[in-house]
Amino acid sequence: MEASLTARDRVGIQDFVLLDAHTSETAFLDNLRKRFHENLIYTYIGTLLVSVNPYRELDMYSKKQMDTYMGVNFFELPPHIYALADNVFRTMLSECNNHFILISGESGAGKTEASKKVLQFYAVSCPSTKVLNNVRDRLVLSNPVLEAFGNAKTLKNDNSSRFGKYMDIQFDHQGGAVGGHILSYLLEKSRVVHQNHGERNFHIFYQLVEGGEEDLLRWLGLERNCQNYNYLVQGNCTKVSSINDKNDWKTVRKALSVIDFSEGDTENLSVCSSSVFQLLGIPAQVLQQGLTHRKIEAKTEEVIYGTTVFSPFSVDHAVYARDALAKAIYGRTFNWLVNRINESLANKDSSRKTVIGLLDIYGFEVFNVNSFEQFCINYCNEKLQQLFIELTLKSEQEEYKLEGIEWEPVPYFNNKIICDLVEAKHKGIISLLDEECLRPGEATDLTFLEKMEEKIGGHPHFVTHKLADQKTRKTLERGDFRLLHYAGEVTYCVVGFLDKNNDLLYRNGKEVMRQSKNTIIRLCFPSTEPDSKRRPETVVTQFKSSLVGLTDILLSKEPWYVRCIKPNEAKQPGEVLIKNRFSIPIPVYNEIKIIICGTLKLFCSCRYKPLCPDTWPNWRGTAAEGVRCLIKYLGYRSDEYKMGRTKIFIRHPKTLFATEDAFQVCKHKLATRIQAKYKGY
Ligand code: AD9
Ligand code: MG
Repeated sequence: MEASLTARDRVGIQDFVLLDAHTSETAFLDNLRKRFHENLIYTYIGTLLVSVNPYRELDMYSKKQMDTYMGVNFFELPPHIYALADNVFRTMLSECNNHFILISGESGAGKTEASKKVLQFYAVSCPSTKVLNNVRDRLVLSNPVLEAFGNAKTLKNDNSSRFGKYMDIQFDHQGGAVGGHILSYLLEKSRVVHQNHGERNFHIFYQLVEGGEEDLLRWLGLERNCQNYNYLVQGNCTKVSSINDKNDWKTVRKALSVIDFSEGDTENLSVCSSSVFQLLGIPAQVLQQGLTHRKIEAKTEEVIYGTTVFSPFSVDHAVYARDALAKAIYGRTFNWLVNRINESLANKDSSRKTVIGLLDIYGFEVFNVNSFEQFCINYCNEKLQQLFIELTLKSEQEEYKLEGIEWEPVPYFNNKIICDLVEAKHKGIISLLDEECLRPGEATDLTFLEKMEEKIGGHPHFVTHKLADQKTRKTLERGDFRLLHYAGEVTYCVVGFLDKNNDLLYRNGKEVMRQSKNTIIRLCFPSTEPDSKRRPETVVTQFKSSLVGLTDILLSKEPWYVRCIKPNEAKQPGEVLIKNRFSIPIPVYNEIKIIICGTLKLFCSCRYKPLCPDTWPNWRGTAAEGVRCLIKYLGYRSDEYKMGRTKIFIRHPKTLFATEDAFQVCKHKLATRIQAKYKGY
């Protein structure tokens, strides 16, 4: 029986649109499984690349492989991230426009790895000169630095991105990578002071303690033992088998020197990283006072230091102030780091450049207990799913409509309803949360929950304790609310939402930081920063605005997609329990999807007209008639193409390749004939 299996049965189909039953989700998943068992982790849906995380090193990312994919037609070779990278690059060069690659998928699905593969491909395939190589090295080496400071081990992923990253790679008109720019989105600062069981703080802390040079540690006053530091042991997991902190420190050190960090910078940065246990170059008494007292205006029964009035914190309050300061120092240092990297990547030359943007954000995540951080991360994923729908499915279906092509409108879940639930003005969850944050002293996490129950309790994607039984028949603790996300249900614990959204830092803490001898800390807490009485924007509102900004950036560019899929929850190779939980809306790719092979005019009147005696040398009728005549002559079957008003849609890339091959042969013959004709002249 085994022996009679065809290759297609065994290894599946490399482009899902070529699968006969390709509107079925089961067929899609079966196909992915078959391919995965053969270590074929990449599959296309048209030009969208699906990637299944192999959780093992595969021999498919060598320089030789890169060479193989360079300059080759997208569909000619087996699917690969390099094929996509190459196709984007060549399209950018030929059309002189800007592009972006949206890499999405749940936490641990392989987004960050995919984005690194794309960058590495450009680093190798782009033209090289001494100057360009310098830029290339900086682009590539910005990764280990940002990962050290922005990634951490979670239960889902040993190297989980805890910030969103959008990176523009700038190219000159010959395709040389000449610069770059990074935008970062909402770092999960709370991790600095708290980690759940089985999770770690940001990698950099462990790298520094494990790998830091003796002199450096002595200078910083650190001991080589993570167990001694309260902030590093909350998850009871300082060592991770897949991570070598000592070596990673060396990599980060080297990378920092390539991206223009002086020894002094690196030392200052080390101080910031260890600052959660250090004096930050601030007189001990000042720091102690800053962490234990609040500076206030009124003179009542407060303790008085000199002429200034201070009120002592309770122990809980002091712990809170300390944690707030630690988070602020780390968050601001991270932003400083991104800015410094951007300075190092900046291209000063003002000549015209085109860009390829790489978007790698934190993936959708569901833990046993989900908090404000997961709410923000999952909201971000909803927004990107919405963008994906807007850009692909809707526009594709609209294009068929516009072209007058008959097609079955395929239903797909449009998650706009969830985006609205979260971000609608006045009635969305963000607005309700901000409203509660404006009522200090009165509002609590529970009043926020009650407000949601009152205002959005009837929403089909929102469930609370009160309503749980009716909507999902699953019980819910008092204090929880559940959102039915596009990618699945997530139950959020409301505790801490107000606090985290307010992200308050006592004024006194800031003032104390300004006295630091450390230049980075002083830059991060500038004296020009207004200590205004006006409330700063809340965390979630800032995040929402930054996502609007990101959407605008993306909408101005041509989109490409990589959808990463996690094969199992155990982070193990070989096991395949692929579920399409994460909504690649497959069904929409209905029977005529499709390479859009360009306009009818281009197809017949220009490129392929020499292939048919009736259209050669000139076709005098309409473009549509010309195309009909041409494809009849070429023998296209009726299920292989669809004619639109202005475009022809071809289902199998192979059909187009055959036509293109025939054209190349014909062109060659014509050229030979012309040469022969003019030989005597
Ligand atoms: V998160 O949303 O940041 O938590 P990602 O970024 O989607 O997540 P990541 O790229 O970090 O996941 O991949 C997780 C792990 O899977 C990596 O550390 C690798 O060990 C493994 N992985 C992912 N892609 C590949 C691959 N193409 N080849 C080999 C891979 N291993
Ligand atoms: Mg990642």
